[in-house]
Amino acid sequence: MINLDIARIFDEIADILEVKGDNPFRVRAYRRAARTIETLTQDLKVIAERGGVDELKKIPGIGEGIAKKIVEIAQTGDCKKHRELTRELPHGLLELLAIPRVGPKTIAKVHEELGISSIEELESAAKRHELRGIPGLGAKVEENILKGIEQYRRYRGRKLLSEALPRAESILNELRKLDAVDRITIAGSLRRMRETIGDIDILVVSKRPKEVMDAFTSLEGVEDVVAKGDTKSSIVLKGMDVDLRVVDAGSFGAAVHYFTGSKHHNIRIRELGVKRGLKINEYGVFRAESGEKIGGEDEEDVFRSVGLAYIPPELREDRGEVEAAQENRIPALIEPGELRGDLHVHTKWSDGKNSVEEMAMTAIAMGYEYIAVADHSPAVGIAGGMDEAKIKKRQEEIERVNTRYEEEGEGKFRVLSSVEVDIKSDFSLDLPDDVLKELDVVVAAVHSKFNQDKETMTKRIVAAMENEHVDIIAHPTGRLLGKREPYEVDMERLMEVARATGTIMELNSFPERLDLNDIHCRMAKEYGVLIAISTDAHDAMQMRDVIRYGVATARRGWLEAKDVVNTRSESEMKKLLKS
Ligand code: DGT
Ligand code: CA
Ligand code: CA
Repeated sequence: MINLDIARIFDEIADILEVKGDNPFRVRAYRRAARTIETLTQDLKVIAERGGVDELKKIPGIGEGIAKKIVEIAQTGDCKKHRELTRELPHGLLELLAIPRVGPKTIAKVHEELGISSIEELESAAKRHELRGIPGLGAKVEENILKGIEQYRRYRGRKLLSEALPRAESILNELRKLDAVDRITIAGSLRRMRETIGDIDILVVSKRPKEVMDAFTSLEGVEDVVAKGDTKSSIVLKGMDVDLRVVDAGSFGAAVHYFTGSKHHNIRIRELGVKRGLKINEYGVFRAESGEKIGGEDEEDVFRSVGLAYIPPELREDRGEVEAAQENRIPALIEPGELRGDLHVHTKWSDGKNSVEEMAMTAIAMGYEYIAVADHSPAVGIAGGMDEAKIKKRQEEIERVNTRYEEEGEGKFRVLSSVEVDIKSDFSLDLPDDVLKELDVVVAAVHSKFNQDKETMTKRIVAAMENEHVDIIAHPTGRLLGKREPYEVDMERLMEVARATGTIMELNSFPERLDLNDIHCRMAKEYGVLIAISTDAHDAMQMRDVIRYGVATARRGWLEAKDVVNTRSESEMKKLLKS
């Protein structure tokens, strides 16, 4: 059980209590606890085991009742209150809570006033404009609800990569402990590092499959055993579907290839096999006529049998990787260790949780040589944006930290001054040029009026790129996976202008952003536009934890170290900035 699971339970409790019209203070207490837990740097389970309720209560925002629940969850993996509430609420209402853009208050209202308790009912009431009759709800809410339902249906059952990957890794860690497990790997979309994951696929080589299946179906957090057999079992673990297959050692490579997919990639490989008189399936590579097995133990066997260079899983989408492998043009994809800095992090100077120095310390521990602290500009009011005076004060702190690193000889580490300047809807930037020109790096981004039409939004971002001080456009499409669609923008045009002006495009590593996405990254590479893989971290743990999702997306976008600006040393990187 990790902190995020506990936060999720408290959020769900808050949601359900709110739908039920419970005491708002209690609702708020659960939400505050969830927010605190999300950004906690220590493992709650460890604290609970060491100091119990008393030590947990020392954490700000965690009172007696919630501390007791944390202990309960740490000990049993479950929370009785949560279970009861989930059981009490009609199933349809629980599902309504999963719709983006629809909050528990709205659900409580429509349930009370119109008796709505399912997505279908909500959809037809919104379409018939029956919701706008309810006090506090209007045409806008109806529109939002319909959009939310559409999004919900599109993403239904899919989880963010950041939810699936740690979960899969902890399953693998558990199962590796078994003597009965000879080999084990992740397959499917998760091995290809797609941004959302339908289900987790795991492959195991074992001579004692029953032991493996017993362990798998009784893992901590299993909510349902959907199927249990000798070669395949399926479970639901903390809301995620997980498949595990046991295969023979001699078929492992073929199975890994087959179950890694994608389906379209597999079809291409099989076709190449047919042309060479081969039959390729999850059991191995066979001569079609004689049925003789000629490979299958290792994944390389499959590629070799059809005359291809090895194709990394992230490229297996039938987007030209087969042709590239035929011509030996598979790129040397960027590796996490090649990054030398992060060009977009926040600190306490705007809405971040850590100080400049705390961010720097973590960056040094990560092996970085620089970070750019890019706190918000004033227009992003909720985020505690910085005006000119505040930027000056922050600068003193940055210089203090840098001077100390120089004196103490902490290697070559440097904190770079930056701002995430808002690109306003009237095309202007939220800070004047004479402020921007003093900064080491200027990051610009859209934070409001996402509904401008495509032409206007394109002009708006182009205007920022044309500013001689703007080095990087952050999260260029503004999407939030499962929550907010990307705004409409002419990406070809943005790439043209980026190239012409020497503006860098960000790949924001936040798992719900991954913006630019894989396809846009590849487009940037084709246009000769450089990418900055940044985190947009609001605390030091995030900086450390989310970068791998950015790197994964860059790999899916065919990027190599040379395509990424923050693989350069500080001085080489600076040469690639504008001025
Ligand atoms: P997901 O789970 O929706 O995120 O996506 P995948 O790619 O993990 O899909 P999944 O779990 O249904 O199947 C895992 C892999 O197994 C898939 O990527 C390719 C392979 N596979 C599944 N069904 C078929 C099929 O009918 N034909 C072929 N060629 N491969 C398949
Ligand atoms: Ca899958
Ligand atoms: Ca599957």
